[in-house]
Amino acid sequence: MSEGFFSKVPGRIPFGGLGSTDPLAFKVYQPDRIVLGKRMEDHLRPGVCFWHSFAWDGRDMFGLGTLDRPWLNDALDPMAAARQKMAAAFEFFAKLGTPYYCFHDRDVAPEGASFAEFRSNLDALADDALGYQERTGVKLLWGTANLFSHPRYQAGAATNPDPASFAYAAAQVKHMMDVTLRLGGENYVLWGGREGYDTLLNTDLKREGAQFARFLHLVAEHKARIGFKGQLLIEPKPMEPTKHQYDYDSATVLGFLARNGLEGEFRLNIEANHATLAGHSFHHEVATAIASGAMGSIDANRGDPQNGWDTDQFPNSVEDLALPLYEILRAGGIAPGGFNFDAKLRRQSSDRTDLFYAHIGGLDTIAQALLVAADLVERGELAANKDARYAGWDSEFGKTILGGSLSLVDLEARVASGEINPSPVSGGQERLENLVNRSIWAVDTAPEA
Ligand code: XLS
Ligand code: NI
Ligand code: NI
Repeated sequence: MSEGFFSKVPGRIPFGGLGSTDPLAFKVYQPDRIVLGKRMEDHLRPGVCFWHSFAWDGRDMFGLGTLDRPWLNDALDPMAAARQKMAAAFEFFAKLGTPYYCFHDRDVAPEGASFAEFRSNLDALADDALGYQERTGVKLLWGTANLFSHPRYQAGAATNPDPASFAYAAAQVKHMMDVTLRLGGENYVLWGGREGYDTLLNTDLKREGAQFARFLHLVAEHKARIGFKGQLLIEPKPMEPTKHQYDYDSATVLGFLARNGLEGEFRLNIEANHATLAGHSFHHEVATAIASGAMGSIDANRGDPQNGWDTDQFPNSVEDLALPLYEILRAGGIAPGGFNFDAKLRRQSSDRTDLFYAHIGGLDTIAQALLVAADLVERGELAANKDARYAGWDSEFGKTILGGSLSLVDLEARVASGEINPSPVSGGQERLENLVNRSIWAVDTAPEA
């Protein structure tokens, strides 16, 4: 197992526990550990992404690639390079031991000279992927199409002023949905990277909204046509690469879906760094999706509080992840979604082994956050506090208001009679924050006997 691209990692990453000094061992993540009656791996359904981890060499707008990625070599034949990339990726997945992966069509397949050539490249690599999936047992969490890198999408894909770009995007998505189905993918993601605008001087918001809605209807129709049973997911992000992206945040996407008769067809793929970029917390975005019955899956990463862009760093804060996980546990879990690392290394983390450290740390952090979340669920104090806070709405009076049988006139009469007079109750925020911190500090990371 040590041969290949990651020969410095001798084999499957073991569980070492907190006492281990081996940087290539998990400290907390233990797939088989039972948490609230379910295996840790089944709670988290973690996955690795192709995009940043295998298809990016570390280049940024200031400089060349820094990452040691021999399969990203322009001197190689594009299909031979693509096959090396896939070999490296599956070697990595198998050594890390995560059950899922995900990719954009262009992450694995060379563009070629035409759409037909791209499609046949993708088909050939999907055949290879199927073979690797069978041999390693690694499964596809989601597939997606890259509708943002090529110049044909510079003014958007579905929201492009040119219908030819819309059609090209439709062709790409249609084919990638077919590939996702063939590979047993459990979800299909749409992230509208260029669906937005840079200036309103050249942008017709009404037309672009109508185009986008049409596109999403076509996607939902194709799902039904091919019998894809997975979830369709939209990934909100407020900006970058466009100045303003239409799928700004969870609430914006949910409103758009409802206005366009698409409710129930799509759920949300929430990314932590996109939440903070929108001025929200990750917790807020997850809770908003759950409140609308639209929680789909998670792209796990984090931003940097010192700058305002999508740095997509690997998660390393238990505090940031514990409450989103708490909401997910209370809502019955993340399946058929999962937690995948749409995260990238820092440009100076140039060794191939750094990719292991990043994923090990991310998995340990999410695992620890799961333990904290489970502790909060088991103690039940947060839930009991919330129930008590809203108990008035379960009373006869509250139910009558919500039931719709009282008008403003009725309510005025009851308030004016002196029968109703609110008495303010403390929100107890600090007391509740202390409960969360207590679980963060107290949770037992020791493995189950
Ligand atoms: C970019 C997005 C992208 C999506 C998939 O910011 O996070 O990685 O997850 O297209
Ligand atoms: Ni991102
Ligand atoms: Ni993402």
